[in-house]
Amino acid sequence: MAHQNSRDVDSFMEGLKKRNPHENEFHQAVREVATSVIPFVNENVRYRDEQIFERMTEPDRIVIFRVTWVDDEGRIRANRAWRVQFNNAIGAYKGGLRFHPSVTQSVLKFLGFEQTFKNSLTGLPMGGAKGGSNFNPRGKSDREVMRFCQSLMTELHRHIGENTDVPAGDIGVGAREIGYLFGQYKRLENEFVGTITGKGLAFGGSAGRTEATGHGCVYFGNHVLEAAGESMQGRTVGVSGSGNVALYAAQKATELGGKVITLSDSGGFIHDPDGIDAEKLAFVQDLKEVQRGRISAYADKYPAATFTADARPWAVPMQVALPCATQNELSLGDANTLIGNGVRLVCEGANMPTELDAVHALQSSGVLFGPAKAANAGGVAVSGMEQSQNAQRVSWSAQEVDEKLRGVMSDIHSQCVEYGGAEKAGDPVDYVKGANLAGFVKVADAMLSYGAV
Ligand code: NDP
Ligand code: 2IT
Repeated sequence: MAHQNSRDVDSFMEGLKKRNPHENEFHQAVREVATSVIPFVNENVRYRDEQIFERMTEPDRIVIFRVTWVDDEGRIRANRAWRVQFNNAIGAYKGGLRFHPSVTQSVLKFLGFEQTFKNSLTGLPMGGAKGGSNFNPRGKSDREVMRFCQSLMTELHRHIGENTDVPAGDIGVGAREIGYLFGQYKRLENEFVGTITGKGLAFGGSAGRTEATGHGCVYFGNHVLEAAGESMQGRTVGVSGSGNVALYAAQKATELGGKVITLSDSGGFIHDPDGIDAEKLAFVQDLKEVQRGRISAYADKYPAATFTADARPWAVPMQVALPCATQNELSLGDANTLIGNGVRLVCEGANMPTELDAVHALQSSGVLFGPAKAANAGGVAVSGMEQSQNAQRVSWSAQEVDEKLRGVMSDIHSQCVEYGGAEKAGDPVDYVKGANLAGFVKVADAMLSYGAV
């Protein structure tokens, strides 16, 4: 049976690659899910007979468009943008927008595919989508970013809506960009509705949305540790990235008694053996969000810290690793180094930061592993709460949102245990399988109900 399953995965992937050539990130994300879902579908043949997984790996639609804008020198510039509306079986499309030069259709398809499962895990009625552009906000003035956002929304607005598709932020799309995007949306539609989440608190944003992904990731990681009889207390924690997810993951890990010793950006990483406490985090937040500077400046400010250029933090000995920057930032070699240094937990704040062979190496060495679609679902969960508050025209307090977020992360942990739990006593929980199957079943059951659509 195991052989048949692995042959079925290989032949499924062969077909997928033929239909989607050169989309390596998309292939990688689908293979990870197929490895869990195909054996399950072979045992639950109603899904197989109705071609559910085949349909779930084909986006509902992709909109591709040109974004033309004028830079500060008065020159005309053009970028490409996409919205991948992947699956709306269980709710309106929902997912972030990414602005980064590495954005391609393959990257956005992997993210939209993952988002479908992640949103299902939250228990909220949200379908999966992702969008973005190869526009690079780095080095652009506020005015240039504004003109780009306005031009992008001038096209995007006709494809989205509070009951159709609700974008939010992701890499390169933070508070500033969301303000420009929502401002233009509102102007074009002449309507004030919650079609974008991650909005500022002054205009319909939810308390706790900024913090939600990072905090949720650490809540989830702490559940994984506790289920194994351990905790975050007293652990050394390595974080990669220094953006929205990384900074709030670092904040919550510190609050739960961990000692955060690394942060990074695309220029390299800093290592602070004294720990990056709340005051130092406030410095980094100002550095990255207000000054729009580089993480190397941390080592100038705090002489006990070192900066290593063009490297990731995984060679620093750490007990908990939280990759929170981008996809494929933790390789097999990095995993083996972490294992050699005694890491106990790797919990993904970013989407697909760990390469597939690295995930296998960690799991087979007994390292606890929290996969992205479960671990970073707190962000989109609070986005869903923002939609509810907007629809009801109410605002919940930060405390209320945090309680709900804790509830969602605890529930996702339980679903992972239910679907990825030990087959025999003593086996560890397989959180990858658990998250994939729990996310799959709800979407698949909805699709079964709809018939051939
Ligand atoms: P930000 O733009 O706020 O921060 C991104 C961070 O990652 C920066 O430190 C950036 O460094 C670094 N980074 C980005 N690309 C690369 C790269 N190619 N190589 C090395 N470092 C890189 O993004 P977020 O914190 O919002 O997102 C981080 C991750 O979390 C992404 O994978 C995103 O999809 C995921 N995520 C985000 C959610 C959210 O609510 N924002 C929700 C769930 C997941 P630099 O400044 O040098 O580019
Ligand atoms: O990857 C993600 O889950 C996000 N970037 C957040 C999406 C959202 O709609 O809040």
